Amino acid sequence: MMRQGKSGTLTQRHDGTGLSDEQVIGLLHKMMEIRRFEEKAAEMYARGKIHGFLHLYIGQEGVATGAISALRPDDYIVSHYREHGHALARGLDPKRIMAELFGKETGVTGGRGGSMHLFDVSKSFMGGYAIVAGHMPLACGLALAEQYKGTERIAANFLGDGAVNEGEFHEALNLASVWKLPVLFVVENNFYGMGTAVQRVSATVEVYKRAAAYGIHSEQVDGMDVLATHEAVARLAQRVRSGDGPAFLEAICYRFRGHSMADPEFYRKKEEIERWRALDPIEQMKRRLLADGLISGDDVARMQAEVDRTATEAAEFAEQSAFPSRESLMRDVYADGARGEEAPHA
Ligand SMILES: Cc1ncc(C[n+]2csc(CCOP(=O)(O)OP(=O)(O)O)c2C)c(N)n1
Ligand SMILES: [Mg+2]
Repeated sequence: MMRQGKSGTLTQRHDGTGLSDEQVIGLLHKMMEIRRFEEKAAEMYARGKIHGFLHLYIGQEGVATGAISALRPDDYIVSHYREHGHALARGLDPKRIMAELFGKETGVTGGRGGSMHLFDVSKSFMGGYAIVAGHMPLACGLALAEQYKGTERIAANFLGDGAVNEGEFHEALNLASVWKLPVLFVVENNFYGMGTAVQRVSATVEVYKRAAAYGIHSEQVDGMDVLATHEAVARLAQRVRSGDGPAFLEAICYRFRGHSMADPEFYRKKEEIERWRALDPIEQMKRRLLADGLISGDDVARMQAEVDRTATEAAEFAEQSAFPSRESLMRDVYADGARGEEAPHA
């Protein structure tokens, strides 16, 4: 089912991506930053600092890191609700992301969005959306606007395997193809939508084949391999940017934690999780860089200390920040009827 990543030494891979040593090491560092941030978020949730939904990206770091590093900084990102990793990979401030998870006014959306609705227009990071597949037409809309304006900007749309049987998935792919929109769809196939295995709900489990029905160029990549993902996205983004219409990438990956913090995980076996943990994108990359002599054990320790500090400082910043004031409650609410006592059905 899954295409195995091409075997080869790091040097071959590395050459293929056109990345410098420093950039390759940067990919490892970013994945470590995402992992540590997510672990800290889990800790803060357990301590009652974060409420509501919290979907961790642990295990899938190779996808966001590999893909987003292959885009231009102003390419739009439209992501699903498991988006902390995408936000960090795009360079949103970890402190402001954590503050958003805490619901604080210093958060990226002023504490109003929470975990599933991170947003930062200054970074072309257009969300964080909770409605499965509902964000796909939005990505197409952003791409259509750029097409009209004649820019080279593209939209990268991240989604889960759970999105592929939703109506919007098919509407978005169809229209993107008909209008040759500059949008790159990246499906993170982690084999589960909540507790439902993909083969129980999908007639075609190889998700990338779906795109062929709409005449869209599509590929599958090992999403546990950050360099392979980078290489695939760089190539497909270039194709999309050149006006060839949309492209589609299925990144095979796995989430090591439950769907959300409230998931008892009765639907999968421990052995299955262990098998995938052996493919941990961070550990794989560490091993390769160490074997290739690009980094030393000391470098790894230094990077770990840095990401520990980043996560700790983010949590401290979130903790010390204020909740939004009562007076600000109606800010950004546009409908007249929504004003407390003036509301017709209040
Ligand atoms: C339209 C819609 N239907 C149902 C839900 C409830 N729901 C939340 S997450 C989820 C599973 C999505 O799985 P997937 O897209 O594979 O993402 P993953 O959690 O694996 O990252 C569902 C069905 C929703 N948010 N939106
Ligand atoms: Mg999934």
